[in-house]
Amino acid sequence: MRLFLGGGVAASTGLAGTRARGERAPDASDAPMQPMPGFVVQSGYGGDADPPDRLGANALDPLLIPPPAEPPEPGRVREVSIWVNERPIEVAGGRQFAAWTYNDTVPGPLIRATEGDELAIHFQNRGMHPHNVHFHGRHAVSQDGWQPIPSGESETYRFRAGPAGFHPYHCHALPVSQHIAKGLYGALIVDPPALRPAAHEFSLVLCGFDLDGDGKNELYAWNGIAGFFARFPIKVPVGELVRLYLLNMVSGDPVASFHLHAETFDVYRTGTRLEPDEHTDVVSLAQAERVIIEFRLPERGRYMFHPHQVHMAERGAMGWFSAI
Ligand SMILES: [Cu+2]
Repeated sequence: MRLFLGGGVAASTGLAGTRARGERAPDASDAPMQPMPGFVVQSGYGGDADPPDRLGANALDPLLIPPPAEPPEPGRVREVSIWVNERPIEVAGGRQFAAWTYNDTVPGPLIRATEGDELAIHFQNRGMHPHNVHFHGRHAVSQDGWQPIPSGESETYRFRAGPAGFHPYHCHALPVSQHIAKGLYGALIVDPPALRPAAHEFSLVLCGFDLDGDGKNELYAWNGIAGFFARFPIKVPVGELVRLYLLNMVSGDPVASFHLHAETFDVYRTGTRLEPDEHTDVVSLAQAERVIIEFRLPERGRYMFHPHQVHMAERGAMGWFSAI
């Protein structure tokens, strides 16, 4: 039986070894961005959506860079530990969010499996409220995860990973609206048995943070830290295939989107089919909707990305790809 804890653990390379985890060595494009003509602050947008200064360029790699894809292996069991803590997190410099977390981060750990693997999800509720973990995708109804697990108790959910695609998981304890808005969600990549072509792969989960409890989000963030990818562009080689796993888990806004500047991309909705559904430069996602997108950046330079609900971009969800 192998131990598999999802992103942030043993993974050392991107898919098929095309991109080493440590490859993103600091260089000029990792330095905080300097003001440019027409730009007021380093993010180019809002004034309070910069990441905490203590975070370096690789701080979000466990949530950004998926563990390596692995070919199918009969009988493989992936053991995943997921616990809930109720703890504040710093989602922007000096901005605390009274979060409920899976494995101490929002979003929770990035998990990867190959279609047909058995997933054994060992859940522990270390919080004060009832919680649980419910996966999207296919599984027996007995493993659906909606039943509340009381404070201090544990449960193991078992199911075969599938279908191939990109699937959210989230707490389903009542009121679900609160449990998701507090940060209890994450993502599961399920690879098709033949795996996808080698690419530089990244996972981006869009989060919204209602800091003051007024029912409206004050900050937005890809992978939990506002302004992170504005300060630290995601570096990709010119001309090589890039694959993004995109998930919207924002509460309180009816829809979000992902828009890439200066290039277009293939969209695989939910990632469940191997042929693209469309080719565009903006894709809209209601809560829990997700896509896999693929593109190549043709020349050196910075390519902006953000939700086209631009208030989200202005409050922390703007970022850059740096093609080098
Ligand atoms: Cu919960």
